[in-house]
Amino acid sequence: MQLDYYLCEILYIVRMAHKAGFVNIIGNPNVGKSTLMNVFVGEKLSIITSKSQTTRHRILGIVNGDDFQIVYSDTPGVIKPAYKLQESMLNFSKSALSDADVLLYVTDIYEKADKNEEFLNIVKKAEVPVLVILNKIDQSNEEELDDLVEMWTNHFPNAEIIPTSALKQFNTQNIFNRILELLPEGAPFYPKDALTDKTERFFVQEIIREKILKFYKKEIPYATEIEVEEFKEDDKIIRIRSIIYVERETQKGIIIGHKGVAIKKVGVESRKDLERFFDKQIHLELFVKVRKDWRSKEDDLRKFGYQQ
Ligand SMILES: Nc1nc2c(ncn2[C@@H]2O[C@H](COP(=O)(O)OP(=O)(O)OP(=O)(O)O)[C@@H](O)[C@H]2O)c(=O)[nH]1
Ligand SMILES: [Mg+2]
Repeated sequence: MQLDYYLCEILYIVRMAHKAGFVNIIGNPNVGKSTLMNVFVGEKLSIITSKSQTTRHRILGIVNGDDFQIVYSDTPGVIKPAYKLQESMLNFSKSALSDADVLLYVTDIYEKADKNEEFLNIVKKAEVPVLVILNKIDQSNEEELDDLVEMWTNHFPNAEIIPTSALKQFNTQNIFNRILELLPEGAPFYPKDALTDKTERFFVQEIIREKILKFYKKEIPYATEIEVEEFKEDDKIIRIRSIIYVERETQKGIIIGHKGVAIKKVGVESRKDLERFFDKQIHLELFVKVRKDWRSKEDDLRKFGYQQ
């Protein structure tokens, strides 16, 4: 009787041991970091496009279970900064190296291991477990994959190499299981109903910026920033007024387009996504303004939330 009682107590304690930690997703641009985080979180928290440098901030995605809390960080793809905005983006990525419990280094089947050796060498020195996520294997074949796994195993012997397709959700459950195994025990860092550290306004900005990345070419998406000036929520409707900032007058003309056709498309498509995201009717007003060379000005970058 007494023994049964103690066994129950021990089982209870073991079962209730809570795990919590930071799983930081890093890698070069366009390899599928945001796609992977969205799969883990089960929500479209991070925007995804076929263009590189889609993600500009470090975005937390929190996954809660009865006895665990995983705090994922999606980060900007690592590039050599050409202007101040990119310096700030790189700082977000570097910050993810210092506070991780597990690192997911995402690469894809197209990328060679020496693409960005400088950054990879820093990752190799990490004192936490690193999973190399070899993504986009839906576009590969068995033979090619064997070679790639061998290349990565030679290049990064301390890491576990996990061939994955974030898009087709192949092996993503196995990554999740492995993360849970590696996660340290500890109390949750955020309330157990938290999903992210970002505000509703941030997601409005990202949804609009995604449309700019999709609909405009060349330098335009990179010279654009979004600000939400007003976000008013009633029972039935959310009224949003937002500014699209560009760096030059010519870019303003391109954003608006002939007879306003281009910006109308941005508005219509953004509204559809916003209604899906907030599950509410949306009224969206968009204005375009020029803020000369904002990407290179510290004051502007701070205003847009880029300085750490
Ligand atoms: N075929 C295939 N495409 C993928 C996969 N994962 C992501 N993609 C595509 O790759 C492109 C880039 O995906 P993102 O998730 O935005 O990549 P990222 O690493 O976050 O990019 P940055 O934020 O720019 O650094 C998009 O077109 C995705 O649809 C995959 O498993 N297979
Ligand atoms: Mg991204």
